[in-house]
Amino acid sequence: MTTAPSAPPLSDTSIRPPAERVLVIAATYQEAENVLRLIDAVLLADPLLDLLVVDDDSPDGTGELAIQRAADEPRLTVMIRRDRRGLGSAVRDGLHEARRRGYQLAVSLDADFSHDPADIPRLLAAVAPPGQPPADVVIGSRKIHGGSVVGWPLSRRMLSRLVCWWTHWVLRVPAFDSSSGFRVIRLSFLDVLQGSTEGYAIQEQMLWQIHRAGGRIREVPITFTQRQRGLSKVDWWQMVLGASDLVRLGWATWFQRK
Ligand SMILES: Nc1nc2c(ncn2[C@@H]2O[C@H](COP(=O)(O)OP(=O)(O)O)[C@@H](O)[C@H]2O)c(=O)[nH]1
Ligand SMILES: [Mg+2]
Repeated sequence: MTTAPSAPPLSDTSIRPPAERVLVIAATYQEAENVLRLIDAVLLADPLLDLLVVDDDSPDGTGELAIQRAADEPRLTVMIRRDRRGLGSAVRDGLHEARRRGYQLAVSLDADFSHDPADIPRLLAAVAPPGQPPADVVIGSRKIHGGSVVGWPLSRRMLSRLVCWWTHWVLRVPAFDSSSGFRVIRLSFLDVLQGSTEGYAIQEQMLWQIHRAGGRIREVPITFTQRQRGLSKVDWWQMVLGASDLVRLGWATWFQRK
């Protein structure tokens, strides 16, 4: 007598549509203390994931470390860009590379372990959960029930709250954590990300563009943990540039036709 194979557990990552190929994209600048551990953690999170590291020729050798690791790891590729060109364009270049190589979904995450690579399967499972319409963006969200931030100073919390409030209520984007860089993006939406910023406001701007193009956004809770190693690259100048991008988007939301 043969027994029927048992059903996979619900938490199994095979909930994800099997046809969709996924590339994880980690932008790095001066992450030598984190990059090798990050590579291992991402590749361990799900055997079907591939990883692209987009490094802006970090002086601390982050890119070389990743390249050495890629020599015996076919799931890992490294893109080195000369001169520091910013997080926004690093993510965008990574997304274009993903589509060029035939992936359908990309996952972006920070390289400093603020985003836990072990959460990636949960984000992917929310792209097409049973009985619900598929999402085009899934945000790892700190600002919905079950999400949290560990280790941020009050100033950073206030700034994040202001940006998310602005994006929700002024830019009319239906998301609570629009600043989160931990997200799944359906690459068929890449063409609507025209003219996007080089700076940190890319996260909010991408959601704004995808939402206006009819994309569906979903959020799943994550715990964001302040980096333990290396330094944050956000400085005041980046914040000023980001703020001016968000004001410009506010103007376009209310005073320009779609
Ligand atoms: N390629 C590239 N990556 C960057 C740049 N600036 C920041 N990053 C990466 O973007 C991610 C988020 O940066 P981080 O400094 O941690 O910002 P914070 O988490 O907002 O404090 C990290 O993985 C950084 O290494 C940049 O200019 N180029
Ligand atoms: Mg960080």
